[in-house]
Amino acid sequence: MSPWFLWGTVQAHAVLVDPSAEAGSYYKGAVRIGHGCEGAATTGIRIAFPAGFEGTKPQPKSGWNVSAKKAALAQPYVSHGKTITEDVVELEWKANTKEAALPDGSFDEFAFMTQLPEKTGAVWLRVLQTCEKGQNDWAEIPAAGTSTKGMKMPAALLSIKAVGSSNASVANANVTISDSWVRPTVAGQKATGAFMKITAKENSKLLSVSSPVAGVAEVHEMKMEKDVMKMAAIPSLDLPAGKPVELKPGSYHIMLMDLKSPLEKGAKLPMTMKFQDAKGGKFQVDLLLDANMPTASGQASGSAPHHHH
Ligand SMILES: [Cu+2]
Repeated sequence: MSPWFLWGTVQAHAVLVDPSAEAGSYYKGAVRIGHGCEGAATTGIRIAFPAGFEGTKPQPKSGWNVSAKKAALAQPYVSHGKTITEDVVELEWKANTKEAALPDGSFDEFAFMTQLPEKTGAVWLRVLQTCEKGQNDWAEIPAAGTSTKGMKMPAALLSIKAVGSSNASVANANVTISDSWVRPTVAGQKATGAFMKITAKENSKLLSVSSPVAGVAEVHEMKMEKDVMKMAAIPSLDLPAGKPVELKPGSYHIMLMDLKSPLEKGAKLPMTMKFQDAKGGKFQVDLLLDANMPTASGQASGSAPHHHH
């Protein structure tokens, strides 16, 4: 991504240069610091890592002293045959001299290497920026979702995605999936619907869907039967070549039942979709759906929550 693209919106905050990565992967991260503390030069950066980040290592910076703080793990893990009972929870860079400090008018990046948790979703890294005078404590986290709009000092966001996925749309050689979303649930709600647009290159079929969050996941259709809207699972969904098939409220949808946890607004739902192409070849697509109403108007409104069974 071009840095200038981010410039206007986020350069003022402490952000990760690469704010999304795959679950369980080795990740080279860097926190970008775009200014000092009300004009004062930056002399220290401390990054806190939540549980699940394994073997975090700092990248040294010339003129700066770097240290790592370890803590005992609530849940030890095995790495290269060794049981690890404590791990790095904080990295700190400190300018050795006044000359090494980062002037307010410049920016720099503080880099580290880590292995990411297997759990997908949003993770927030708290960044404490110390200056010759004053501090910026980048620690604010939204109550729901990942928007930091209006926040003065948001923590740095890292979106951990299912392997091979991307939020908004997914494309492979055979299908493109776009505009995906899943309806957020309230406490106690056990079922919800997921929606998207699927365009296949060749005549294909959607055979099945699954999600680790749902005990049962089915492709459903809705139709009128004696003035009553009914829905039922279908064995497969035809995807004609080049023609977008829309899964939307009141029409085809993916039904997720027996939910293992509530899907709060802003949560990410991992899903695996299995397809068959015109020649009978099978392929699958993994994606992450946002638990959020779509921003396009009209789509989510006219649909009453439907009852099941
Ligand atoms: Cu349904």
